[in-house]
Amino acid sequence: MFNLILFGPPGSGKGTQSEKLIAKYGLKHLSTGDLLRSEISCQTPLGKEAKSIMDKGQLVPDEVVIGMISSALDANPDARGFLFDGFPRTAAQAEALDKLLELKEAPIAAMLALEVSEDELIKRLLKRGETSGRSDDTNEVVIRARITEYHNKTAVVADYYKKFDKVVMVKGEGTIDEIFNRLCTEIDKRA
Ligand code: B4P
Repeated sequence: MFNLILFGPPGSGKGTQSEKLIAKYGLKHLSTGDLLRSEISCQTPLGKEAKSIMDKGQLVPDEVVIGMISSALDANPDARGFLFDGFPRTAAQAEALDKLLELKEAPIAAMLALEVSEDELIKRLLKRGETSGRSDDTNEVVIRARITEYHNKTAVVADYYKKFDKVVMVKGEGTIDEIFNRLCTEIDKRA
């Protein structure tokens, strides 16, 4: 099993690049953002709770997203590997993921970390907000709150994987195809 984490601040291209990477490498895409948005559109109790948190630009509680990922792993026993997108986002989530993967004897091969300037992140997210219908993309105050959450709680996740020498920094600016090629070069070294 070949497992990767695609990491980076909100708007860094995780969702965009994930689509291309799963097609090329045959991995199962696990995006906690997509899983949460699906709960919201089905108006489940979890979705209702998550929406109010996401609309403020904050992170949903660890136990909620860890539970979602654990169920998704169990639901895909035959996957060749997983591409984790937007997860883990806190140190507690990273530790929980390691434990879940230990049980499957399938560790993380690498964390690919997209680097993008803050001005570019805000520009991209406001542009997506014009068409996506995502309430967390339309308000610059909320976008800045998401970036602050990233610096306060999520950036440390890279330090966690650095201890195991698994972090690969990738320039996340340029065309979508240029960034995709950079990611593939790094993945092919490790596959
Ligand atoms: P996510 O759904 O993970 O989304 P994201 O961080 O907003 O963006 P992503 O990085 O995937 O977007 P992309 O750049 O592809 O999170 C949303 C919310 O869910 C969080 O704020 C949080 O509340 C909650 N949540 C999710 N996971 C959680 C967890 N594990 N724990 C707790 N809470 C969690 O796209 C951005 C835009 O940029 C797109 O319009 C795209 O077209 C554009 N773009 C991409 N690449 C580009 C390029 N090279 N050039 C120009 N534009 C580009």
